[in-house]
Amino acid sequence: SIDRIRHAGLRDKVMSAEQAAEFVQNGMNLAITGFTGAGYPKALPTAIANKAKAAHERGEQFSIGMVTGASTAPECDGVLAEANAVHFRSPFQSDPTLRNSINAGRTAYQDMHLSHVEQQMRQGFYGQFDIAIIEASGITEEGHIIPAMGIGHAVEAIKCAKHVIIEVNAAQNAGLEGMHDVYGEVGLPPHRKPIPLVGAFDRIGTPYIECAADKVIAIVLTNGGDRNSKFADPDDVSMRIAAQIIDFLDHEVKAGRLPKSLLPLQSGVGNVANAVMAGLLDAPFEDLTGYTEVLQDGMLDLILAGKMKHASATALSFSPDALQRFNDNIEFLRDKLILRPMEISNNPEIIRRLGIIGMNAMIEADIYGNVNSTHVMGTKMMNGIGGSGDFTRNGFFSFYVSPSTAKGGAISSIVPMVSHHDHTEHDVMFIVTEQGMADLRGKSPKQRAKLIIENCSHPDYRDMLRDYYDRALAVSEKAGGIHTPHILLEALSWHQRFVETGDMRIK
Ligand code: 0RQ
Repeated sequence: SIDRIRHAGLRDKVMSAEQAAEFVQNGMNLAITGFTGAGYPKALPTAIANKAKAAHERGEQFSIGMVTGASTAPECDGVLAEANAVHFRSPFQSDPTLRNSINAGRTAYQDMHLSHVEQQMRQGFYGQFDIAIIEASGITEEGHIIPAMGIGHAVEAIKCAKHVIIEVNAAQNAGLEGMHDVYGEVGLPPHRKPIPLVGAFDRIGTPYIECAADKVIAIVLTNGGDRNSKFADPDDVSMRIAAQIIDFLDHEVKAGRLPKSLLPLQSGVGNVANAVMAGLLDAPFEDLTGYTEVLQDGMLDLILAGKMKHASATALSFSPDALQRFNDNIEFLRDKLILRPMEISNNPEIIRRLGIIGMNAMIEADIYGNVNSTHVMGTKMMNGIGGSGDFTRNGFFSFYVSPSTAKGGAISSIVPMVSHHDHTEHDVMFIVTEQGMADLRGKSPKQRAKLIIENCSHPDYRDMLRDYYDRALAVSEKAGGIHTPHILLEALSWHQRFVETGDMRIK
């Protein structure tokens, strides 16, 4: 409602989504907020999509370039892709319709580390942004923007766009005010200074985003929920993965190498990542802390249960039930949650300083510990790298988790060579499947291969992997280099077999 706009002058800018969409022209470059199904505009994308459809019916071109924080939702990425209105998209998505548009070649997609986004916007790498579209939970007396459930790249979007359109969403809890910590001083080299954050829960900025009132060309009032996808209940496979990580961390605590409160935890997207957090509920740790990009149900429940002291994220991505628990307990949570720009949540300097324990899911790993997070069979985009690389390279521990098979056993998640390469053997420290865990630290490629094959692969594929490795060793010896044994023409044959027969196993 209009009460959420406390700045009198800005109330005059309120209009319908259709009126606001009139500012968006064919070919424009838009910075649109949204991060893992939170904080994205709810009304304007549909109005823009309708405008695109009408233009296409008239035989005219209409499409936009679109840089977000991360993934949005069907009523943002989905409707725009469905209207064939997105010619460029970055840096992360997970919407089925947009994914199809990318894989069909209709949308050019740049999949990139989230920590790089704001500095590349600032540098002008994407050209001028015409309009920033921002979701807010309110506007202060001074005209400052109170973000909603996520910040992502909003600070930079407002700074670098010519004009700003704000969606003020009354369905977002007004109690979000004060939970954000906006630090926008990262700047560009050679004038950068250390980011003054030394504890995961330090506040270093303001609780709102500054925005010059004359930049705002429209405000749209909305009243709709975030994506709020449900998580699958943790199944046997994810619980076995979670149990091994927890056992390992417990072992490190007992050996005196980690404090009982561990180190700040980062948890990736998806069901398995959420299950690991759920597993920590009954684990023998206390006063846990979180420093993550997306905070899902699992971490919220750790805080509500008193297991986790506090957590920092750039977005809150809850199932409908968890959203209810969040709203019911917002006063309790007020001094236990901080939302930051993604340039801070994913910042390599801070991840390294704090010593984050990173846990991310993967599509596949190879026997040497290289990880593919993004591509199915080497060519088909799933979601994107998101922040997984930021945490993998810079974290204190980096775990990669996956069931050992996919598609009912027809695909092995452990393969001779990854079909696309996101995280290198130099960064990945632990691989965990329901079969077991491989601690790759301090190991050579050949030592890693033994561990990954014996501990992590599914029994259906273990002999095939042993056979590949043994033959690769012989072949590479002849070729004069056995540091990382491979049979180059066979290394990707498992993927090729799946493409041709629908199964990686030899029939
Ligand atoms: O597809 O549902 O059609 O069967 O991938 O797989 O096992 O449900 O796992 O939901 O945890 O997602 C890597 C995609 C895993 C995700 C990925 C198929 C599988 C299924 C999902 P179906 P699961 P999850 C922080 C960090 C990159 C971004 C990231 C991801 C679907 O975790 O996008 O980490 N990560 N960000 O069948 C073919 C294989 C497969 C496979 C799984 N080997 N081959 N298909 N699948 N393994 C957040 C942000 O950055 C914003």
